[in-house]
Amino acid sequence: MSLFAFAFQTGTVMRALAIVPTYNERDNLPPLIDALLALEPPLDLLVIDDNSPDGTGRIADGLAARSDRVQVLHRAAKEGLGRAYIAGFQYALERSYDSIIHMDADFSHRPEDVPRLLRALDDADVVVGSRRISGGRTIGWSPTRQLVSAWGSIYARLVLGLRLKDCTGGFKCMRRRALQALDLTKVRSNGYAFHVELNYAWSQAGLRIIEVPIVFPDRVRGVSKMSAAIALEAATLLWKLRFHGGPAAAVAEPGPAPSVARAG
Ligand SMILES: Nc1nc2c(ncn2[C@@H]2O[C@H](COP(=O)(O)OP(=O)(O)OP(=O)(O)O)[C@@H](O)[C@H]2O)c(=O)[nH]1
Ligand SMILES: [Mg+2]
Repeated sequence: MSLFAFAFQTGTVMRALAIVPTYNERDNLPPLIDALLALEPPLDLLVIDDNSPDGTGRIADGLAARSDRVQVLHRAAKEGLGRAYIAGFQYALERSYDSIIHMDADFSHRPEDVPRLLRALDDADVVVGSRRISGGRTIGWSPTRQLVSAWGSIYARLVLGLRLKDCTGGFKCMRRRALQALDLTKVRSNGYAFHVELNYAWSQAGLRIIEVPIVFPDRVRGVSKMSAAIALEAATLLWKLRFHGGPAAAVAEPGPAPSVARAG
């Protein structure tokens, strides 16, 4: 029986929170929030805006005024994706959310895939939306970007021994327990490497990670925040993790042996 079906039958309310970091996403945010609010089972939404110059934060406030399921966390300045997510994780842990989704605001992470990822949490602590298993793919990427991204995952697997096929993807669902297994004060990275760092910590903590296939279209509106600094951070961070360890905290209760599985 699924977590949500169990909750329905027992009368327990399962609470899911989708965390969406934004920086200059004014054209993407309103349709994204509408699409997420329409999903079943219903989700709460947390937008984390780093004082976007294009006014995304104000737009988010307007959306929050229309629905009490939407909250906005305003941060004073652009500090990177990783810091934004950590603020979101703290928010989720301070409240009684059972499942946490993290996803980009630019529709590369398709809202309609969220229920499928959440369902896969029945068999896992963490569900990774994967572009690198059967059924997963990207749309609209240049050959160079394909190559860089593929190499990023291979490099992470080689250096850290990760068994995931897609180590750098940021479309994930996790149980509350997966956040509790992290020492958030020890997370070092901020860009793409953030996703690798968390995957490494979860595998060190012995949590069960599942990959499910996703289709990942390139962003249509707005501008990428990818930079050479973010790529360099990823390249150097892996070695720091390898030699100094990742941000895994003691797991609250014994989990199964580290494992990666796939689900379709
Ligand atoms: N709050 C916050 N959000 C950020 C920051 N940097 C990026 N984001 C958001 O994080 C998500 C991912 O950023 P993208 O620019 O799409 O990065 P990307 O997916 O690597 O690049 P593209 O595929 O080219 O779009 C988007 O929702 C951004 O708006 C930041 O410093 N602070
Ligand atoms: Mg993107």
